[in-house]
Amino acid sequence: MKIERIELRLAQMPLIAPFETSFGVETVEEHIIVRVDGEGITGWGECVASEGPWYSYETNQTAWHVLRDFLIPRVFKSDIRAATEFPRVAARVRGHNMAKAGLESALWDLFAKEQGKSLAQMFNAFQTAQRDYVLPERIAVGVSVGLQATTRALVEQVRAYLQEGYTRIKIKIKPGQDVELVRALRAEFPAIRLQVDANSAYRLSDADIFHAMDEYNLLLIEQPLSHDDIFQHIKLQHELKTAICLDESIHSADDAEAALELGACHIINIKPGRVGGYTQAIKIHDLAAARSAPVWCGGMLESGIGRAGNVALASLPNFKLPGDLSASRRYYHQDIVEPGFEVDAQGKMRVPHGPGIGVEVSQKNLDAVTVSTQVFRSK
Ligand code: OSB
Ligand code: MG
Repeated sequence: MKIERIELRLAQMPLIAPFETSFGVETVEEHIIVRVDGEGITGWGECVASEGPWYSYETNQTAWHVLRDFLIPRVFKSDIRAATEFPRVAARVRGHNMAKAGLESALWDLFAKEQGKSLAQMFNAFQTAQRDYVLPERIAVGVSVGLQATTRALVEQVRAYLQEGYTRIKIKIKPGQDVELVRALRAEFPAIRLQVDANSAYRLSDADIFHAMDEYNLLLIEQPLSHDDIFQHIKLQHELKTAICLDESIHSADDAEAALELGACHIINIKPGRVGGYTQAIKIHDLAAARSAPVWCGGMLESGIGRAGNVALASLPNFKLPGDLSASRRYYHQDIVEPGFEVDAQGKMRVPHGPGIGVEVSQKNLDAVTVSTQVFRSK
C-alpha cells in the first residue's frame, strides 16, 4: 500500500481526577495521535509517551522528533505491505519504543481496514500461542487506582470501582504508603483480586516490606525495584511467594525471555508502547505462553484510540489476567472515539469487532484536545 500522508497531533486530555504514582502526579494526559492515510483508507494510532521522562526516558518531544526526522521518512521510503514489517523498517532507530509503537499502531489499523478485519482478528492470525483460538466477545478488565490522600479515601475509591463491576483492583504504592494500604483493603475486601504497582520505588534493602505483603494473597507485585533491573528482581523473587510482574524492565521479547528464564518475575505486563508496538507485544505473548507464564495488558491512560488496540491485544489466549483497561469514563469526561469503552456489571469490556480499531474517531472531540498538528506527505 502506498502511504501518502501522515499526520501527528499533540493532544492534551484532562483527566477526570489526578493520577498519582510513585513517580509523580498527572492531571492532563498528553499523547501524540498518529493518523496515516493511503489509498483512501485512514489508520489511527496513539503514542503513549508523556510530557516528561518519568515513566520512561521518552517524552512527547523526543517522540515527535524521532517520528518526524527518522520513522516517518523511512515509512514513506519503504514499500510496506503489513504492519508486521514496520519493526524492520524502523530497526535502524535504537530504542524510542513509544514513538515506534505510535506509528506502528496506526499502520495496524490501516492494514486491518484494508483487509476488512478487526485488530483482534489480525492479532489472532499473527499469534502462535494457540492455533484455532476463538476470540472472545468480552474480556475481564481491571482498574489501576492511583495514590490517594488518605487510606480511607483509597478504600472508598476501591469500593466505588468494585460497585461499577471491576473484578480486579491494582493500587499504586510507594515508600510510606504500602503495607498499610494493602492491610486496610484486605480488612475491607478479603477476597478481591488485588495487586500492587511500585513503579520502581524500592531497593533490594526494602525486602522486608515485600515479605510483609507476602501475607495478603496478592495476585502479583509489579515492578518493585529499579526501572531497568533484572538482577535484583531475581534475588527478590527468590525470597517471595507472591509473583513479581515486570513492567518498566521489559522492552522486548529478549528481555522477557531473560526475565522469565532467570526467575526475575513469573508474570509480564505487556504494554505495546513500552515494547515498540503490537508486533513485539504479540511476540512476548507467544514467548510467555511457551513458558506457561501469564501476561496481562498494561495501560498508559490511553484515549479510546490506544485502548481499542489494547483491548484487541488482551483478547489473545495468554492474556490470563485482567488488564489495566478501564472504561473511558474512568479517565476522561469525553473520549475521542465513539462509542466510548464501557465496563459491564460483571467487569467485562466488549472487544470491538468492526474493521481495524473498530471504533470511530470523533473529529470534533479530537480537534478539541489538539494543541498542535504537523502533516507529512510522501514525495
Ligand atoms: O505503571 O502501569 C503503570 C499509568 C501511567 C504510567 C505507568 C502506569 C500507569 C498505570 C495506568 O498504572 C493504567 C491505566 O491505563 O489504566
Ligand atoms: Mg506498572
